[in-house]
Amino acid sequence: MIHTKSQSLFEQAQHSIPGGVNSPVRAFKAVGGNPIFIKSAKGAYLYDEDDNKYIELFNSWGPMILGHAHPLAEAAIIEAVKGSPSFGAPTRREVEIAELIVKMVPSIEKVRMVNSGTEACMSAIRLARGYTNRSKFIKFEGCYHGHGDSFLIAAGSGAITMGTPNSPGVTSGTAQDTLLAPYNDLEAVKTLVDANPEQIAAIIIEPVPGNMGLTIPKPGFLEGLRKICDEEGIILIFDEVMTGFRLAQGGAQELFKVTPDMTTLGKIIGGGMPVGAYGGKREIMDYVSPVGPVYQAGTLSGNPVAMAAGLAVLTNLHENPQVYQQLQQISDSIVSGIKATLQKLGKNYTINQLGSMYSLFFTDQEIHNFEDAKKCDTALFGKYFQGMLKRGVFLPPSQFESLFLSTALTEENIQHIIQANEETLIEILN
Ligand code: KE4
Repeated sequence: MIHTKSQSLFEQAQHSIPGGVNSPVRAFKAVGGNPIFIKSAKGAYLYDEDDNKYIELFNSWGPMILGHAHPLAEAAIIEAVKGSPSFGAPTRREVEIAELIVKMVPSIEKVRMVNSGTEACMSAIRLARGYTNRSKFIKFEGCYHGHGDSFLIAAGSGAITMGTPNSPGVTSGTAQDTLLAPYNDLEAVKTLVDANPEQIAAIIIEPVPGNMGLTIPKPGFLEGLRKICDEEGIILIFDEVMTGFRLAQGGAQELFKVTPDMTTLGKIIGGGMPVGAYGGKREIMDYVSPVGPVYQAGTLSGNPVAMAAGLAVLTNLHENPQVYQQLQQISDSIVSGIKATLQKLGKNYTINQLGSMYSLFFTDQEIHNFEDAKKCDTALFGKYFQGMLKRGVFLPPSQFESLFLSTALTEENIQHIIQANEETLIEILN
């Protein structure tokens, strides 16, 4: 594969964009080489500026659950944009998508649209603090809730990938209100709660983290958080920006039957357009301006094009629940193919899989939290990434990310992925 146009674009980009990218993880720092510049995508395929074709396994970090340029989303976007892309005034589609989200996620009685997952998580924490009149909140090491100051403490995703889980620019005043616990460690949470009586507004968690690589909640962990929050008057926030509408129609909370007080959403609800949302119990959400005192606003929040795209995708998922069985079958086929190769090669690397999300970790240790994930051989992952890329399979460019599958993957694609995986593992392990 040649990447001359991507390389020249990358050189050019660095003169006007920090690092040549608009989001750090895209820069390929964790996997070596220069980033690939994508020209277009359709279904399960990405096409780069040098006209190389890839089967893609991260789908814009989750949104493209139905594959790229899905006709329904495309038609909805084109129709909406013809009426002008933004009014800054309320529209019919915002009501329709809010009612659909309320129908699909029973714990959400009211929902507010914003423009990113970061905004959703920032707003949810502000609302929890305002509603409880408490300042502190608990997050989990390795979980990522966007780049809001108070979250960039032991953050996952690009923050781990770039080696900066604690970012400069976050003041000690901000950081002091962010309490940290290891994921899957209920005792650590209880210790924090006991040490900060009636000071903790919220616990925010990725119920199924993707941002340290896919990590699965241990039996009783999420239920234990629910119990602590009930006993202590703490607001439980599930950050389902990744898992919402992906792991099930009702997200991880449907799968694990644990009901949060608030949920943050993103990715799939925008169908590829910039959308985030936060929602939850009516009495909490009615504490948000203009009906309540907690302020939050956005020029482009709920804009007609993004709402049209999100509505098209969510409606399709709501009307075709068999999509989730289809995604499970695709995921099972790929993962069992990878496991068969690992067994053949005598390697017992860890694979965590749930629905249409999975991560192959380059360690034989089980992965239950951030400390475990940091044991991975990230250099070997980099070689794996490059080996798969040259064989026409585009993975998320970091060990500390989950893969996201789409319904556009065919049996032929699955066989190609399994073959590329086997050839790559043989190549990098010899
Ligand atoms: P955005 O602000 O990037 O839309 O959403 C932040 C966010 C919040 N919560 C969770 C669970 C998330 O996964 C994210 C963002 N996900 C990353 C991928 N791990 C975005 C990719 C990037 O930073 O470029």
